[in-house]
Amino acid sequence: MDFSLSEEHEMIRQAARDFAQNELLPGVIERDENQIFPKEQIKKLGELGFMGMMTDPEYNGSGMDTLSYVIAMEELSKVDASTSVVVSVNNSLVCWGLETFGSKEHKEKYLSRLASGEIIGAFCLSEPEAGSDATSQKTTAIDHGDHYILNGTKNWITNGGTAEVYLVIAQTDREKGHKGINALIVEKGMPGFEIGPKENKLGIRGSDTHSLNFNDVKVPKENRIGDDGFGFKFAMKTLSGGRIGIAAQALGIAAGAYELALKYSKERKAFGTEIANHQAIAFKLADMHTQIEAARHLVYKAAWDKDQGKNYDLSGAMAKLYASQVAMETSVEAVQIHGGNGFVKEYHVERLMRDAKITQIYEGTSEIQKIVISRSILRN
Ligand code: COS
Repeated sequence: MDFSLSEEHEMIRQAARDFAQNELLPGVIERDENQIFPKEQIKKLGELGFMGMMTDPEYNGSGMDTLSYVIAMEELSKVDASTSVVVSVNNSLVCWGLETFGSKEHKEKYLSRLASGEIIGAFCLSEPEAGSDATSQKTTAIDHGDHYILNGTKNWITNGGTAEVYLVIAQTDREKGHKGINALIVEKGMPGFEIGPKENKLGIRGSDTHSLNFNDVKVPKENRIGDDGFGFKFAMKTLSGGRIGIAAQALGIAAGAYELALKYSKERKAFGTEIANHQAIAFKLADMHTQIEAARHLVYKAAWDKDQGKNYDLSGAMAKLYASQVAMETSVEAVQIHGGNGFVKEYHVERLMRDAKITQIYEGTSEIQKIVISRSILRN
């Protein structure tokens, strides 16, 4: 067993850390407050190879492993989770999904542009009445020979307004249940495809979340991913990897909040000494540090499983469940350690606390992760 990271992994960590400090930190409060999408930052991340990290260089990707991706996600998320969710969706849901299950034409036409960051993508599964209960898709894709006619509404779609390419899950044959679901590639601008208003969110406010409406959208059959009826499996397999990315985001939020709290506690004085010298604070830091290290091990192990070609449904679900819980608890404690300052935007921890909450909800709530975990352990 070897817990050390390679020189290459350390270099990726340093590059992502530098980017976060130099490019994400300036303006992060303003983007959060005014819900400004990090357009310039995403463009630069694309130029540096962060938008298609695991994609084959043949399709403009960086050809890196999943561990590299989670290390980058961790570092970016320490500073700006609104930007890191854009990176996560594009990398592990859109690029990975297309590279693994798309046709050669899909890869040439869409993946090359997505992996380079020239355009970004969105993954559209959730609906007003189908978030956790993902097999209950109301959006329909009716087969008309050489094309599908798409109708319905998708909700809470990350990159909803900024994406150019949307992977849309829809029901083709209701009688076949989840085996009658398809995944279609929809392009922005297709007639009948409308982007709804932007959501005004508690956290990750710089990211761009919308509902989407499809009114008789004609989607060519060649835009279907995989065989007829593969759409639900496509969504599940892709989300399994996506969850590792969100687990890494949660880890980064936790670590970012902890680092700020540690620094603050060595500077701020009360009762004649730095507050870190009070056991009430020191013990909080000890708990945070321990929980973050445990979360890191789970996240890296899930990434390692994926890189080794092992099944990562269970390890990814455990990583997301635990890391998101640690993100929430740690960021609340970081605010507490900051006292009154913790409630003020300039100190960053209140934003991290608000951003942490979504990691327990999107790409499968904590309750869904417990379904995945319990089914897995009971099956074996
Ligand atoms: N990989 C491949 N196939 C999977 C899978 C996975 N990780 N998870 C489930 N499947 C398959 C099952 O094998 C089953 O196929 P078969 O009938 O051929 O065996 C099919 O999918 C349906 O699975 P199941 O019967 O377990 O479906 P349930 O309705 O009980 O729901 C959960 C399964 C709850 C795990 C699923 O609906 C889920 O993950 N929901 C959350 C979705 C989500 O993350 N939403 C957030 C939106 S994205 S921001």
